Amino acid sequence: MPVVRSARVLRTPVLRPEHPATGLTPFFFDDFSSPTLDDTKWWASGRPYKTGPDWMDSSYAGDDCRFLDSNVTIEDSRLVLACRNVPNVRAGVTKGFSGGMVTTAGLLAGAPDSFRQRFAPPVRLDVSAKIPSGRGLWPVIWFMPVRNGWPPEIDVAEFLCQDPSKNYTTFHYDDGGHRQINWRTSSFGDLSQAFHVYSVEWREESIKWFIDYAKVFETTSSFIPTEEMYLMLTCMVGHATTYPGPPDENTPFPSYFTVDWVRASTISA
Ligand SMILES: [Ca+2]
Repeated sequence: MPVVRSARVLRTPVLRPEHPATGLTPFFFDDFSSPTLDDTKWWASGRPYKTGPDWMDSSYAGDDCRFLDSNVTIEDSRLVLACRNVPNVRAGVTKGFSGGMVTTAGLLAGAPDSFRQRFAPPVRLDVSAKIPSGRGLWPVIWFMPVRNGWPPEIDVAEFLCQDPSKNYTTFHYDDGGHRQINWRTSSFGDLSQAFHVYSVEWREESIKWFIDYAKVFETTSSFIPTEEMYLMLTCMVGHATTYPGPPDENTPFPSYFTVDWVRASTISA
């Protein structure tokens, strides 16, 4: 979920089914069947985190958007992250929009072991989710480093919902500066109309991305991280200075990024 994108875009026309039915050992799963968010697995938004910036008011959320606890709910066994256009105030600063997030990162004020879950290769993540549609809406499924640095960053799935047919799959890494690999597609139709499974296989030698178990991108960069990372599920409202740009008068509010289940597995084969 970068602030700045390079012009480098890699495209692949091939969608190759690749559904590993074997060689996976699940170690993290949530189908959100509890009536409230399972705080043994996640921290909700509105908390300061041990790693990274204070996500609640991070510039990643846009200059006019902040994450609020009230935008994180469980409904019908699904995690619902809401984006709203209701002005809200924190520390005397009013913002016009709000979003929602959950993360497995540790608490800023908590113990060093307060991480709910850390991830490292070889790992596969599968997330069944339904994105919203509307200009400026910005749902992301992503990994960030436990050590509180950047890059690397693995964007499992990212959407600028003015065009809900495109899924952005991105790996950010440091190559003596900042480079990135970015791939995008418009070949999926309107992804906001249904739940889809967004996946990544993160191995030391490669990262592969999938939509509905079909591979959409792969990188074999020598800069693939082997360090521990944490997971974030976020839905934000963009701003003029952020990647999706601001919403417009046709953007529906509230809008929702809905997650049916999350599963992470160790890849043993
Ligand atoms: Ca569910």
